[in-house]
Amino acid sequence: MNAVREWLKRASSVAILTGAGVSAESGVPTFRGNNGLWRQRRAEDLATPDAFARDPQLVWEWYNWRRAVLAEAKPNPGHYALAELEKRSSNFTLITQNVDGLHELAGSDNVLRLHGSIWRVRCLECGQERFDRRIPFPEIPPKCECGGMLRPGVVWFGEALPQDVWLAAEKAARSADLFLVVGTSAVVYPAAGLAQIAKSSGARVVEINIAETQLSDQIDEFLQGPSGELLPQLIA
Ligand code: BV8
Ligand code: ZN
Repeated sequence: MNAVREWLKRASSVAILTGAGVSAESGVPTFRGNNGLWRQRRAEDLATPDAFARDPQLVWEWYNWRRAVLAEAKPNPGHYALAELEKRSSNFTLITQNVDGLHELAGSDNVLRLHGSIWRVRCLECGQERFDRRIPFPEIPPKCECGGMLRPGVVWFGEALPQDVWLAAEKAARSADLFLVVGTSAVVYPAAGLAQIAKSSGARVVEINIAETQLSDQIDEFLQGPSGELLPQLIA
């Protein structure tokens, strides 16, 4: 921990990749943890264009349920520590796979949302995309003013990440001299590949997780523990 604190103090550019683990202590179920299922279905089976085309009602029921859970969720000390770290750093980029909006709620300013936001919707007809925080929606699937069907403003499996966001994340990983990977099982690509990009560009890579992941043997330091405890300690 002390070595990482030193690296953090000396780093001229820091980039952070977060996953569902940073929201776990806010009471948000992770995707692949033991409570990662919903009606016995996995995220990989529901978060896809095919699942939505086949049964938009079911997919929207899942998102409605997640939005209702998230509406009660508050940022935890880990989210606040990252927001604080951003304020202290001259060159800092927060990249998240999470769609829950808790980093923004905790005060993080420029968050690169690789997988979109569960609070945004996009119309399949007119393409209009906007925030929509209604819980629950008056009807599901929700409809656009134009009458078209709305979809969640997230990136599904098999869909490309928003190009500009991905390029900014890649650039941040390349230029970071310290790269933190926090609360992700590192199984979803291309997001998980950012750690390798950072490492091959000369960054020190530090992982914070309650358990080892596929990245753990390729990185410089593994801090085992809940991010809600370790992140505040790191910046103390
Ligand atoms: C793409 C948004 C190409 C939706 C998500 C076959 C067919 C099609 C695609 C593929 C394929 N094989 C591989 C792929 C690529 C695929 C992929 O990686 N699949 C995986 C499953 C193998 N990727 C894609 O499809 C991506 N797109 O490749 O496009 C392309 C290119 C050009 C043109 C067209 C197409 C898109 C991926 C985005 C999918 N969307 N979410 C929604 O949320 O509803 S991914 C979903 O998983 C979430 O975003 C989540 O964040 C993400 C990753 O999961 P984690 O965040 O890591 O969460 P997880 O539960 O897994 O782990 C939690 C971790 O926290 C654990 O390690 C745990 O130990 C730890 N933890 C728990 N508590 C704590 C903690 N740590 C610290 N403290 C704690 N307290
Ligand atoms: Zn529309």
